[in-house]
Amino acid sequence: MKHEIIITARGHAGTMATLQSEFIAHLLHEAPDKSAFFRQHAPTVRALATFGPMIVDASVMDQLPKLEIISNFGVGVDAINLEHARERDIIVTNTPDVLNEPVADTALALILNTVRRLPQSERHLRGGHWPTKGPYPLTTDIGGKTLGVLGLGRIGEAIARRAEACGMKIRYHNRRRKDSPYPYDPDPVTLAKNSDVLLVVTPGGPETHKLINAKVLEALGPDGFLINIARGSVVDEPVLLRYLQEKKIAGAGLDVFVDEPRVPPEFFTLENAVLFPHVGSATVETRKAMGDLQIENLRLHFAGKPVKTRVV
Ligand code: 8YV
Repeated sequence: MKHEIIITARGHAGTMATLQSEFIAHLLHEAPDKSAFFRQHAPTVRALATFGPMIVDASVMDQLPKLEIISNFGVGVDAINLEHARERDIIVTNTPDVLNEPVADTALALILNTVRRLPQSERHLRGGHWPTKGPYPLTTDIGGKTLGVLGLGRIGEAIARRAEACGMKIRYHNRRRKDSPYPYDPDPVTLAKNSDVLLVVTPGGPETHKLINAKVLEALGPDGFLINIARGSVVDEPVLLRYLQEKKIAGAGLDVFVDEPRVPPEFFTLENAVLFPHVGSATVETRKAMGDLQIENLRLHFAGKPVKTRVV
C-alpha cells in the first residue's frame, strides 16, 4: 500500500522521482490554492518531504492533523518550527554527515577564492586587462593566518582539517566549549578579534539570528575576512554590505544570503566579495546521498521503525 505524502517544494530531481514513485505524493508548490490543497489532503497525509528554504511553520503543520513526520532534505532545519513539531509530537529528520566533506571543500574554496581574490583575478584576464594594466595586484597568503571557526561541529571540523593542511591556525567559539585541541574564545567578538579569517558555520534559526553584527565586524577589522557558509540569517546583511563598501573589513566570501535566491544587487559590484549561489553541498553524489537519507527516514517511519537521523 502506498502512503500519502506532501512534497513542499521543487527539490532534487532524482529524489523527487523516487518519492513520487514510492508514495502518493501531492505537490504543494504546484497547487494554485494552498488552503484548498491542505483541506483536500488533511485526512490522509501523514508525512511531509520538505526541500530548501520552504517554511514549515505552525500553520502548515496545523492544517495537517494526521502529520507524523517531516523529512527534510538538508542538514539545516531552520525553516521548520521545531518547537511546534515537538509540541505536536511530529518527528523531524534531516540529512547530516553525508554532506560534511563537500561542504568543507566548498568552504576551503571560498576561503582561498576570497583571500587570494582568484575570481577577481580571472575577471582581470577575461576582461583583457592583463596586457594593458599589467599583472593582477598581489594578495595575501592563507598559510600562517588564523581561521576562527564560529560553530565547530562536524562540518566545522572538516573545514578546520583542510585549513590546517594549508598551514592555517585554528581557533573556535561554540556556545558550549567542547573537547577539542583548538583554542577556545568565549564569544564571537573575541574570536573575530583573534582571527584573520572568520568562518560562520553555525546552524540558522532564532538563536544565531544576526550573530555577526557591527561589533563582530569591527573586531575582525580592516585586514579580516568573513566567510559564511551557514545561513544568511546569521549575518546582519545590510551592516556587512556597509563594512564591505567602506572597506572596514578586507573582504567576504558568501555562499548564503538572507533572501535566497535574491541577493541584494549592491553586492554584485563589490571587488572585495566573492559570491557563491548556495553551492555548499551541490554535487551529484552528495545531493543523491541527501535524498537517499530523506527517503530512508520516510521508509523507516512508515515501516514502524525508528528513523535514522532524528532532530525532534
Ligand atoms: C542545501 C543546506 O543547499 O543542508 C543544508 O542545510 O543548506 C544545503 O545542503 C539545501 O538543503 C538544498 O535544498
